[in-house]
Amino acid sequence: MNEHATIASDEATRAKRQDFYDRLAPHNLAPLWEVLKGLMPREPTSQAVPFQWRYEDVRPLLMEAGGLLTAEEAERRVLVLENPSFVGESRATSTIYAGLQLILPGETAPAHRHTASALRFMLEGEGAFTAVGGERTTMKAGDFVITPNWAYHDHGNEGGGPCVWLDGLDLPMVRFFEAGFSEGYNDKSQSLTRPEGDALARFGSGLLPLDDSGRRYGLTTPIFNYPYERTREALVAAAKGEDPDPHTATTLRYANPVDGGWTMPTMSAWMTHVPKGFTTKRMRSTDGIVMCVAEGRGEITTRDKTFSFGPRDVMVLPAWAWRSVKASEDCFLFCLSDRVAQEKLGFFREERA
Ligand code: 1HN
Repeated sequence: MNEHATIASDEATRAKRQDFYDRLAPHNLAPLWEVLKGLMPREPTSQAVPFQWRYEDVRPLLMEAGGLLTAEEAERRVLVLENPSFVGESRATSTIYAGLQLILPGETAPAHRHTASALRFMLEGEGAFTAVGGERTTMKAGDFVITPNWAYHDHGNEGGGPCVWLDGLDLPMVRFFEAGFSEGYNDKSQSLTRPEGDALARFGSGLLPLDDSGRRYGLTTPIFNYPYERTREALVAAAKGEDPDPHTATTLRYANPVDGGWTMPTMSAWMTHVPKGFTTKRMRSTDGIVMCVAEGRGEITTRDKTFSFGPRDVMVLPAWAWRSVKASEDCFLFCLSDRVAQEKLGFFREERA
């Protein structure tokens, strides 16, 4: 066979196959062999891109939203942190929703509940509270606050200034499974049945109630506020006892005291302390991460980007992209990801350089 014949026969084959594909289409059938490589990649390439929202850029816009509508009108007055790859999809990473929520003095964000689990990382202001399970907790800067799935929750601000926090929800996961429900409460705020601090006293003091399984919220931790004061103190003390790990510096994960697992069924959260002058070695993992700076300044490098960060900035570190943090001051970095879900499903992997 000469060269032309080969090409001709290749073209003929291609045309014959295409004709076959065209006849498959009306039956809603498709040839796997044309898409197999994409379905079975050698390794993940996240569609999410690295991104940073500087707090100093976002804050004025958030305050402007505060003048445009009330928290009650909005139900939740939030600026959604949209990954540039997912405009209009309310996704920060492929699986995590993130937003910055503003509540002004005297306002109420009315009670509702939904299938999605939510977490808050408090950024600014004093006097904001959230209520869950008939108990209120006052949220201070750096506090990690949890709203279990299907638990009624409402927020308020009894302080004198604006309060802002980062919201993280597993909404894209719930949407993927098409399992989302929600409903309102019969009142603006839920009725309170326990004094503030009750959950933390019962479950967050290295003690557990003799006669309470702690499974009030199913798979979610019964503690709904992990105060920054305690987290920070633990990290500082832990850093005194051991040199920082080359890759993770000093990292402690937020844990469910009932079983020692992560705090929520779908989202993992942890805090990393990187001491001034330290640079972490490169690592990567299959979970896309939303990172929020509690304290400190430095640089984070991931994929093709280096972001210099300061307090309250939020960054997205895409899945399976190498990452490294350089601390120019003592840093305390809050992180959340879908790691717990991936671990349970058997997907999670990490690699350390
Ligand atoms: C929600 O319930 C809150 O309770 C915040 O503060 C953001 C985004 C989508 C759906 C529900 C909150 C939300 C949300």
